[in-house]
Amino acid sequence: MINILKLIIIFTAVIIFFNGKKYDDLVSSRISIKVDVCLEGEDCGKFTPVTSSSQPLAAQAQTSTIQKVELSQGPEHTVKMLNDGEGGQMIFEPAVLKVSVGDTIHFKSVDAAHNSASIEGMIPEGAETWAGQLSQDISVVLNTEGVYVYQCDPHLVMAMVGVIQVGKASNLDEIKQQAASKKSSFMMNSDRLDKYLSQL
Ligand SMILES: [Cu+2]
Repeated sequence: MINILKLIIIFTAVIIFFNGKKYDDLVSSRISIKVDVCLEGEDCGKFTPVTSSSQPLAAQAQTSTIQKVELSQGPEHTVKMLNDGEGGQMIFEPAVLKVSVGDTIHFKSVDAAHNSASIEGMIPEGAETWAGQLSQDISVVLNTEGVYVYQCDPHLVMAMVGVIQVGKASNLDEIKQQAASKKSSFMMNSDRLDKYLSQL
């Protein structure tokens, strides 16, 4: 009888120990990476599987932080081609632009081995395409209204893409449809294009 009691005590102690370890690991991983997911009112330090009730809160927090892009003033705008930018690695900066019909965009090869090329099927109907060489500055005049999506050819797998809205975003629905299949080319940063388009 006493032996059974001992066994139960040891068994319980082991369970408490391992649960505690799991708890510590979870807390530290949350603290180091996903601080923003821990919302006020939620139990942040306890191991709870993601439930349907906590998802709308997280989604809400995400949509509320999306900043809509404002119209850039002036007829000329510069987009830098960078290895490292505020928004991540291998990136156009600014990656999302809103300009007026007839404006000029200067793509600057700040870092080497990037280019800017319009993506087939992701520019307004009848708009002129462009394709810069690697490490080359290129300027384009955007005379057709709508949304343009362009890419850096060697870094497409890292989602090095950019979005320019010229005048009204009249073709945004088509662009979003195309984006769904374009995303299959991304091996990294797969949510970038969606994020950019949501800023329009
Ligand atoms: Cu690039």
